[in-house]
Amino acid sequence: MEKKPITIIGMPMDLGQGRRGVDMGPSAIRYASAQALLQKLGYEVEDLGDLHVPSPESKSAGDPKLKYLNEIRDVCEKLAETVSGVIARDRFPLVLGGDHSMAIGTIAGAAAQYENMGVIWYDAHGDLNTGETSPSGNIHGMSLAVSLGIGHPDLVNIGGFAPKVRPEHTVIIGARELDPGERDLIGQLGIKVFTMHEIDRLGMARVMEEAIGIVSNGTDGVHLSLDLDGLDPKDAPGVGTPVPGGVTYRESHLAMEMLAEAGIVTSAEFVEVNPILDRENQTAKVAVALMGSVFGQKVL
Ligand code: HAR
Ligand code: MN
Ligand code: MN
Ligand code: MN
Repeated sequence: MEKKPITIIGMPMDLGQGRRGVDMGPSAIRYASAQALLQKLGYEVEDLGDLHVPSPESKSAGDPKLKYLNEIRDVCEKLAETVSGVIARDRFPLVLGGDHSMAIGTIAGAAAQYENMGVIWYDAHGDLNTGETSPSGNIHGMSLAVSLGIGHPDLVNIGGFAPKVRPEHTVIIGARELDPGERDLIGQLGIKVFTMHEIDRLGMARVMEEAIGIVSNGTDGVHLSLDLDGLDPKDAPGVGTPVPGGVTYRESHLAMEMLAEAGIVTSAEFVEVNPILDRENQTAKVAVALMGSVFGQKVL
């Protein structure tokens, strides 16, 4: 596989959810030696540092159905420009988070460069709420819907075009907690969801074969959006919204290895790492280990 040079972008985003600490995710992932590992695997790596995200204490949340809408829109616009610019320079954007609302920006930036992009949403949640269906008003629970063109126009139109991705090019892997409005939307749009039931029943190898088939069919790029809460809280405890019964460390490695073998991933983000809720940086270390597998690390 071609070793495209990698550009790391830190997104200390914590406006999309209610628990402080996830803004420190990018530092924790860097501290777990992400750059050194990628260099060891033979990649040229640059790190652009963190984009500026205002702290929630300095702002008012505004509409309780869409908390910090204006701030999230502004930082996601900036992230989209940055990601798009990185791809235009023929580099691979690797974005470190930060809460999952940042995916609105990452995906907008990548979709500006790829005509028909596939998305792998690795997550305990669907992130398919809107301001109307969300039980929390937290925008990190809306970012996939927004990328599909559904939600508040200020978010949907980031980057000046919508939608960013199509439901037939989207798969969710690891889901085990969906709100009623999210279930409705999945049915309406026909998004393929591999819940924990399918992972248990078919095994991760078969799930990934099918998922890779879907996201690479008729697409020219694939974005991996990996929410660490997709993993079981035993393996990734440092997340704001842990849900028991998740994907294991081993299954997750297999999934990432199969993506590397398929050679389809053109951008990635690792999100929801919250060092304050973590134990000795375990979750950031898991994120970096999985990054290694996505970028082709093998035992032998
Ligand atoms: N579905 C819930 C909501 O919309 C919880 C969202 C959860 N958190 C995430 N996203 N980490 O994957 O508020
Ligand atoms: Mn998520
Ligand atoms: Mn496009
Ligand atoms: Mn999640």
